[in-house]
Amino acid sequence: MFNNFPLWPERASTMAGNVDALFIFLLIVSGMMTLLIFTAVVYFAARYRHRKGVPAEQIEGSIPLEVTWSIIPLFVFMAIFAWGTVVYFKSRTPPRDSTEVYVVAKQWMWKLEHAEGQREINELHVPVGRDVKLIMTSQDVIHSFFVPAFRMKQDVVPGRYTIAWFRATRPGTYHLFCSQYCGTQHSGMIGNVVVMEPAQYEAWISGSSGGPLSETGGKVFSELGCSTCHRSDMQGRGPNLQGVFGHPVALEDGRVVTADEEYLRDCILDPGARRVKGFQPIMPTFQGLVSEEQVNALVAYIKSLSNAASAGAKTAEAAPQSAPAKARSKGVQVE
Ligand code: HEC
Ligand SMILES: [Cu+2]
Repeated sequence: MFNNFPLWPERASTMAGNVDALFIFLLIVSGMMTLLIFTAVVYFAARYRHRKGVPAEQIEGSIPLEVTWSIIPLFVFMAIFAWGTVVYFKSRTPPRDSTEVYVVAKQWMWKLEHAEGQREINELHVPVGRDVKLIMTSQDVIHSFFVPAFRMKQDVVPGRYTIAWFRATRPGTYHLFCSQYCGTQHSGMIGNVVVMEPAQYEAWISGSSGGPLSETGGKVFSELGCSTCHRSDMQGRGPNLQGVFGHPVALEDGRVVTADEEYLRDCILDPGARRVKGFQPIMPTFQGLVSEEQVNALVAYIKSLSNAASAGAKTAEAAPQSAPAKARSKGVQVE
């Protein structure tokens, strides 16, 4: 009977158990409180009801009682807070070396682009047991990427990237929904996440035709003339982009920011907002000149420059300054 009436959607990701445990705990606490209050209301109503000839008695407050019912809930709420925080940060922090998929939402479909170059619509193929990071944006209004079986939901917002991740634990096909009302066909903005065995997935992904997304990005990079200013030989008017991803960047206004996907995206679409220290503000904005897909490709390309560099250095993190980082700071001093 319980199989035909599931209280929870299937659990098919590493986060599912964490989220459910917390949710069940909240249900139990709420249930216990409801029971306690209802029982007390009924009992007291009967016990202290008005009776003829018995005068009402005034009851004064009780300090120990009030302290008890303040302190106990305090600990319960702090426990919920701490627990929730742990689950939240876990679900918000994509592990390193995740497989990457770029998501572009539009009315009313999901466009998915694997770093390996595969493109899909309303269907996402992923391997079981591997971390998958989603780098998402919208072409029009706010959508939300929701996979109940993974207990994963993240708004997809125009004009910026939002990041989500999951690790599927069971092969199968799972529902993908848009969970933000986004117009008349909103309810039709659905799809499937297909979780495959690794070997099956390898076969599927190697059937890719277009070549890796970073390669596409490399082409866009020279077509749009980015390569005339951003050169790896330090002779360009813009900074060398090798090794920029994942590293701190000193800005003209004194801030130091980490170059993540969002940063790269902003540099392309709104360079005026963050000028890199030591360079002339000559980079034009590419807002309106590039599609979301092209921005994704460019970002994937600039990231690949860093991956290649750090893969060569291997200990890029342990070393105080990796080779590309040194090269970059030299470039800055030239100015
Ligand atoms: C006219 C020369 C020029 C062109 C063309 C140009 N840029 Fe730039 N870019 C710059 C300069 C100068 C800076 C540093 C000052 C700034 O941040 O505006 C920069 C900064 C950047 C940064 C931040 C780099 C860092 O070290 O943090 C990125 C990323 C970037 N550009 C990407 C691109 C991409 C992608 C294109 C092509 C779509 C492009 N640029 C086209 C000149 C250019
Ligand atoms: Cu939508």
